[in-house]
Amino acid sequence: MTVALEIKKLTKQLEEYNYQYYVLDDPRISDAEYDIVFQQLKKLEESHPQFIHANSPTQKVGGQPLSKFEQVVHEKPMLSLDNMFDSDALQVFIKRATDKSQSINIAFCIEPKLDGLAVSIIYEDGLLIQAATRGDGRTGENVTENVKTIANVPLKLRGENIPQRLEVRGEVVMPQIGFDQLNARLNAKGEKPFVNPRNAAAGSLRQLDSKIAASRPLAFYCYAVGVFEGQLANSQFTRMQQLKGWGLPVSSEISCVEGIEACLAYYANIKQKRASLRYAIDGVVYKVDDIDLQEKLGFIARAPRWASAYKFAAEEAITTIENVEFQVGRTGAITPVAKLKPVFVGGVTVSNATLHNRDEISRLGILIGDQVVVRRAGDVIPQIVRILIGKRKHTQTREIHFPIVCPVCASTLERIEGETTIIHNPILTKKNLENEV
Ligand code: 5U1
Repeated sequence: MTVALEIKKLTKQLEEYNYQYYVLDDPRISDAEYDIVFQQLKKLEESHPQFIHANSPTQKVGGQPLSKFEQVVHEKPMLSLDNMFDSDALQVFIKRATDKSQSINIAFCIEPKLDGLAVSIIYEDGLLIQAATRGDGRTGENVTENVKTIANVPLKLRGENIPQRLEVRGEVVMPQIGFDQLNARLNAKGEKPFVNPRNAAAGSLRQLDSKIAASRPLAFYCYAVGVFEGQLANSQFTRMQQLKGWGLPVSSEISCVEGIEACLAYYANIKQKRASLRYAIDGVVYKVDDIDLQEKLGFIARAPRWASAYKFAAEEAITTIENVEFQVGRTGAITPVAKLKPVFVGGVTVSNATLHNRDEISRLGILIGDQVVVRRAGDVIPQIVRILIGKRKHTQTREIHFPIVCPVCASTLERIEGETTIIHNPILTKKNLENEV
């Protein structure tokens, strides 16, 4: 077999493995087996660079840094969604759509609302040619080089009857495991960790150096088609299945149902599964399935009448502050952390909550032993909302004392003007921390 043919064969093989892994969620070989084929292709490409194709599975590593992002005007505006917060609002949404149709019962395409960053990706003749952020809905930033490095974004579509031009829209997210690992890496390097997976996804996508973006564990899930030239199904759900068939990632939780009961049952089910999903979600999105009916319903302001998001309420629980500890970051900043009596909230057991800084403790007026309301919203770090002052027992509470010296290296602490965190002598600390490791 010629080298060119061998490269073609290995590329096809890897594309198929990627499809099984990222789109079907059904890997049929081990990571080690995948790596053997990947290394084979890489070696051949290195020795015969004239055969390296821009869409090769080895080319997801990023390129030269940009000096700035170019602006991209979306051919069709990227809309936002109206929010619903209770089942009555969902009922109104369903009734309005049903009244506009000729049928008694209409179908809704439903999926989780991912907590990430909206992105548009354009394919021409099956090849990824442009990716842009939503921006203000009309104009976004050209983040093509970064999006190309996202592992589950195909550089080339597969299969039959692909529209000559196809814009897919969806959300870029950072799955929870990747987020935890990234923050551990940043902490170890003395860099500031991200507050939540959404910020981490946004920060990674807005890197001018696509090699940095490539090192970030991002994932993309399609939820809509934008502009296209060619044939597509007339159903939102079937369209999403078509995208999947062409190798594009779609949430495995997508469903198509009729009637308020089924719509509510889906919501209850996803809410219960929320904590076990790979990525953060903050609700459920309902879309009228029939594309003709979507067009009939149209838009109001900048949101469609045919789609709406039913958001999860932030979950709250009551617990007791058992202690406050002081964590020393690698940069030397000291953060007070409330140690809580473990409590189940938002699908997980919470035993820590950040108190951010000294000002936050004063604002909340907290004492150790107080009963507090803890909230876990879309963000992963639980927050203390307020204390239950009426429940305070003076015999069981005590004041929180900020340390005078660093709890790790005992160097004196310094309160930096205008800042709310305390930074200790960084030279001393760095030296001591290095000695510790
Ligand atoms: N899952 C999902 N998220 N999301 C966000 N679907 C969805 N649809 C959206 C948005 C902004 O907009 C439609 C109008 C396409």
